[in-house]
Amino acid sequence: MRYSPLLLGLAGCMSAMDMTTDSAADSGGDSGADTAELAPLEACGYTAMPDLDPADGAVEVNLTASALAWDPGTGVPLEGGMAFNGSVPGPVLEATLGDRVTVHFTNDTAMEMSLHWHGLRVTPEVDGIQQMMGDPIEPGESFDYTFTLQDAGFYWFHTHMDTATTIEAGLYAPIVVHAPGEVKPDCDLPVVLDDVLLDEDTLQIAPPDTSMMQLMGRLGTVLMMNGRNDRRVAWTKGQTTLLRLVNASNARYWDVYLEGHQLTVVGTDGGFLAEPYPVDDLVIAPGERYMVAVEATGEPGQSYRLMNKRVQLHEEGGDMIEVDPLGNGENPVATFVYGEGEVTGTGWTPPTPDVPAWGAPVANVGHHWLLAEDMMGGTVSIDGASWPDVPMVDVAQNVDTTFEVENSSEMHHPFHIHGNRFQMVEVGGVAVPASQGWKDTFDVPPRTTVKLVSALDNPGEWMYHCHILEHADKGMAGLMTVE
Ligand SMILES: [Cu+2]
Repeated sequence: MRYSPLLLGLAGCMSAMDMTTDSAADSGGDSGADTAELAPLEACGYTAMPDLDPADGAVEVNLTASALAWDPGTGVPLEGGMAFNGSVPGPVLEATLGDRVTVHFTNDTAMEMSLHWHGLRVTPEVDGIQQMMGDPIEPGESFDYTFTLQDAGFYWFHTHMDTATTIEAGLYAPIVVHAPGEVKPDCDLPVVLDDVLLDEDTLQIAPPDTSMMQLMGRLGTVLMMNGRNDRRVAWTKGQTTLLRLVNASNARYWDVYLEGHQLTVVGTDGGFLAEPYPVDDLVIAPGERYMVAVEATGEPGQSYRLMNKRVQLHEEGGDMIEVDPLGNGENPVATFVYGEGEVTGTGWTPPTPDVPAWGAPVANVGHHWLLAEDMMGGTVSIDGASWPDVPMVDVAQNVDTTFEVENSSEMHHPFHIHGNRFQMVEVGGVAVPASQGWKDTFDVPPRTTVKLVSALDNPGEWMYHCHILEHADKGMAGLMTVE
């Protein structure tokens, strides 16, 4: 397989054509795309799945996974593509804290499936880990997922079998859970970040992964916001936008910034933060979420690009694969286009959550996970084994507990724990400076130990795994019993 630096160059050119800011000059776009048409200008916002239950406190939706040849923005529909309800990402599952949610799911694909409600504290029966427990939803079958929402904020759902294939194909969607009485920003925009690896010649999804790719993680050549590499979103000066960012990539760590704009992190995996903080750019590991407030301080008539910077997957100097499809370290992903005029925005500020802050490890250590990678043997492991041989972890419910995740390898691993939520208190021996709120997915840097604290309140058997999907599929996963 060959990788095409020009492929993504197309996105750069298309954005550059629309670009009137100073940075257009160094956008890296080359000639030859003058004939490319700009994507249509989209309103800022999202489409939610229709709620079939008119009652307050209940949300009922129909959801179907099926094959769909969708266009990532190259102009060539992906024959191996799949979609929820005919779109990539799938439409937003929108509800309110405390709602009883029923998802009537139909598997209209040719593959066995299960769905995982990433970050939501559901019950084990609907957590979607059939690849461990068996009894998947067969092609043509339906299954009703029912759960009550205990968490406001931003989550996502995705398939949880053959994830490296089915998520790459497009089976993911955002979940927005409002708090009762929550004040809405001028614009609320889920931003699903994903990359897809295309064959250079056919522009189709590249063939199944080689063993090397499984070890390194599958990095795409087309970087997309909400399923396309060329989206243009309409903005108005003065408004406040809440960007709800999730990294749905198989393996890529994103580092995003918005030209000419300040980002303020107002929430993470498990909801809003007590103390928002400004950032110039934001690294997002696979599976992680961040909620970011942006004031539209740009100039009417101007355009500003959402950019992604290069992030090494391996420790300093140790990159074994090229992570950057453009080769210049700066990849445009989408464009925010200001109309004329200006509005007096709501001056939105995020709701203030009640997030307990442990701040430091507690004496009771529940488990010390060891992540390892054997390049020569071609294996990834947790606690010395690969699933299904990883030993069960047993943890007491409702007891303040420290968890340690040690990464002995030279590569980053994004660690995801199902069914419960955690606070990061230490990374590599250094205290996490500000509360990151509740986390369920977090980066474990190379040769580093991350410490977390929680009093796990959701009993059951819960999966934990690396969210580099190739690693998860290769057995970098285990089960934890909370009781
Ligand atoms: Cu991993």
